[in-house]
Amino acid sequence: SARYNPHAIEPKWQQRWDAQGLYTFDESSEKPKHYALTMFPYPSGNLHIGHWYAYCVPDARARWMRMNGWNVLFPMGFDAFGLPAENAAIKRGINPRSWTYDNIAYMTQQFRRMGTMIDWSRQFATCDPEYYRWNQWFFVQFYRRGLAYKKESFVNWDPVDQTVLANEQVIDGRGDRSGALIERRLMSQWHFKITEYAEELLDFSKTDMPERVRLMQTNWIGKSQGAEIDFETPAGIETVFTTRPDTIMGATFLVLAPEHAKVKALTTDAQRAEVEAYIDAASRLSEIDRQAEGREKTGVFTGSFATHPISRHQVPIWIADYVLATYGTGSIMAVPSGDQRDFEFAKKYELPIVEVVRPSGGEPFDPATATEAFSGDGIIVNSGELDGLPGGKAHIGPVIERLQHSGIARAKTTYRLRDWLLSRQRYWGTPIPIVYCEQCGTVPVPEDQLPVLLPDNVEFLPTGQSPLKLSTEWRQTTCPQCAGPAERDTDTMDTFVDSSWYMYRFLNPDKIDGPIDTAKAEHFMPIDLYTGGIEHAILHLLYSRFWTKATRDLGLISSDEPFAALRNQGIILGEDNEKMSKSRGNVIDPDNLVREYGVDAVRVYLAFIAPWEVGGPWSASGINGPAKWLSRVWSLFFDEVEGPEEHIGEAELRNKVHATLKKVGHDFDRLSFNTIIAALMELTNTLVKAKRSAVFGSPAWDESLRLFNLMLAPVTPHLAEEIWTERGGDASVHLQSWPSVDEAALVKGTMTIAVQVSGKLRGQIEVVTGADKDLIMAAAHAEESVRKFVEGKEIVKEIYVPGKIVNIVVR
Ligand code: ANZ
Ligand code: ZN
Repeated sequence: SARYNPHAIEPKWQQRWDAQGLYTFDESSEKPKHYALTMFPYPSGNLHIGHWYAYCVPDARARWMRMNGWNVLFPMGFDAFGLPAENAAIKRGINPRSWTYDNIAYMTQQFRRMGTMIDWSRQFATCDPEYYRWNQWFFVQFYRRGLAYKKESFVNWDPVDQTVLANEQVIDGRGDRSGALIERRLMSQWHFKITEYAEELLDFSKTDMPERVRLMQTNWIGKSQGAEIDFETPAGIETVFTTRPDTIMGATFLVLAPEHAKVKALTTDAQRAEVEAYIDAASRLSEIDRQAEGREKTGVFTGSFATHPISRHQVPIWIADYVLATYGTGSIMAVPSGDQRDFEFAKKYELPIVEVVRPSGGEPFDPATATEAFSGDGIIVNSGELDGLPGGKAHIGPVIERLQHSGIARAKTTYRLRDWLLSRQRYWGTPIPIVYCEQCGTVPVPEDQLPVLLPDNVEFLPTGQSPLKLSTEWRQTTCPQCAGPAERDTDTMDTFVDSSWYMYRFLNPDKIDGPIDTAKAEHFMPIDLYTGGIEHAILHLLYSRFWTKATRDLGLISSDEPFAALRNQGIILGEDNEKMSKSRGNVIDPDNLVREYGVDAVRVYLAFIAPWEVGGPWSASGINGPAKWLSRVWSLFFDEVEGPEEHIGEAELRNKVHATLKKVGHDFDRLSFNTIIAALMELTNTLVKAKRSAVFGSPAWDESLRLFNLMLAPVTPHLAEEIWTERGGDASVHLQSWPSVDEAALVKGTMTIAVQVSGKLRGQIEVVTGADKDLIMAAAHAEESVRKFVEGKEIVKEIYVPGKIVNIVVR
């Protein structure tokens, strides 16, 4: 028969599946729901091999779930707002809108070639006005509930991209896209109050995420338990945040962040010039630089003193850039004997160092000879009433209680998490639905006037301002409240807004009277399996979790988490074991692979290449194995029997097939895809042997082929469909149920074989069910009652009737 030709099979089936609506999601189905989603792509222009890895392998899992009786929703869309479209517009004079939609059209074509079970009827792009309208709607709801607010704050300014970046977009002090050194600027910006949910976001009990993802989010939120302590200063009470109130008697000076509001008032005339120069220098450093470990401590004395709340001593007030304006209260009580930064600072500027926590049984801390602070556990010393209490980070409870009692400290929990800075001075994003009216102030655009459409004819000039600001016609509007003249907010929203709730929109992409259909969300959310790259471990996931909680509090949904489970795939590296990139010239083009090997072979190779959650290097020759395997599968089903005779019993065959079925199901469940392919390859070997043995054509043989065909369906959907149809299967293989394992077949029993010598019964042997002829002949010859009739004779021939009888013909 004809050879395996994926290029004939694959387009044919894709067209038929489309025509039949085979993967159209039936939302009214009675089956239990399973929502599988892979993070949607940015329409950069081309699908790369990483996209294939992210989408095809989970597709196999989704197909397997479907065969297991789940009503599987597996949708896809495009995360379509963002800088690259705008950069293309500036560089090449193309409209960001047409650039984006052209890319979407092209990438959708590529996507469809993967042969996934994605229901394309639910596709949307976040730059569709029908979608971003609801970003604006949410913004207005959040604004009304005080969850969206505007504040003057220091922002990370990217001088190359000419925009403000969120902290998360600053990597090692540089813009994550431009690589430019970030400057700090003061600007009025919109924020979402994610900090209101800080505590709830630390609770992962309803979302199953990999350990390291939970850890990254937990660190990002950065909860610290400690106390606030008030110091009197010439500029009024200054409150400091400390995690070590037990060290209060060792606080020998205060340090304020250079940006702290009291610095001006505290600075004496004599110190003013020095202080101002220091503030100026600090403004040019990022927070990350300022906190860098081992960095030489610098600072300036303000000239003022604070009163220690217990000793009533006058302690000097300094400013230093290792204290951040954005954390705690922006000021600290410095305890050089207990904090390494304070220690270095005190040594450098010759400030007093007082021991307050001594390691139990340890030597007293001598400030004159010490080379580092002691931050461990011990006993409190030199601290009057506190002496003898346990000291150390884990023992602050009783200390706080005492200090609280005497009105000196208050227990306080602080988070490192900052509110989500939303405003972007960019064009290609969702316009912020706010107008500014001289009479009424800040006015949200009423819901029935949404969307505030992005205008098409704008100038793209890298001026540092949003192109919308230059578009006078768009900017000037009337106030929705008093109908007087008003101005629109000309910033657009961070694109992380778009991806924070898109998973809900797939349930009702065409809904025009609201963002989310509550009844559908109640039924289909949360997502049962969310998959994507580890690079989104913090931002995207934290923002989506926040959005779900905020939407719940709006009363639209009731679930607390968007993802019941999250799993991350690894990365496919270049053959050189390095990240694939154009500059390295190690990029693998999936289109070329498909042209050469077909879709199914690429799918199999990607599943096989490495443990999916780990990833690994690409290998040009590696795909040959999977490609050859598929040809072998083809000839197993369609070629004539040929080759040497083999011996596989029915029981042995059934044992192998059902053991494989059990393993494959187990591995699909735990997302171990490479071992699934390995098991199927191994099963192929057994089936090839079985085809040449007496079991061929038996009921066990038919059953084996059928089960194998069904097991192939999730991983090689096209080949499996072709086989199914050729074997006369009804409907589509993708409408079949995943077969159940016959546990009885897994038990390896024994069988009794009668042994004749020249036709006369001489004995019997017990062998393992399905044992092959070699083993059985050896056992027959070893049998005492047989041996004496064979010894010294010439063996003419040996006959084995499988599972029944052996006849050794002698002369
Ligand atoms: C006194 C003290 C004594 C401190 C000691 C530490 C050790 P985490 O755990 O990260 O929350 N701190 C407070 N606000 C700060 C700011 N805005 N910039 C820089 N440092 C700041 O750290 C809390 C500790 O970091 C606080 O406790 C404070 O120093 C410092 F033996 O207060 B500690
Ligand atoms: Zn007005």
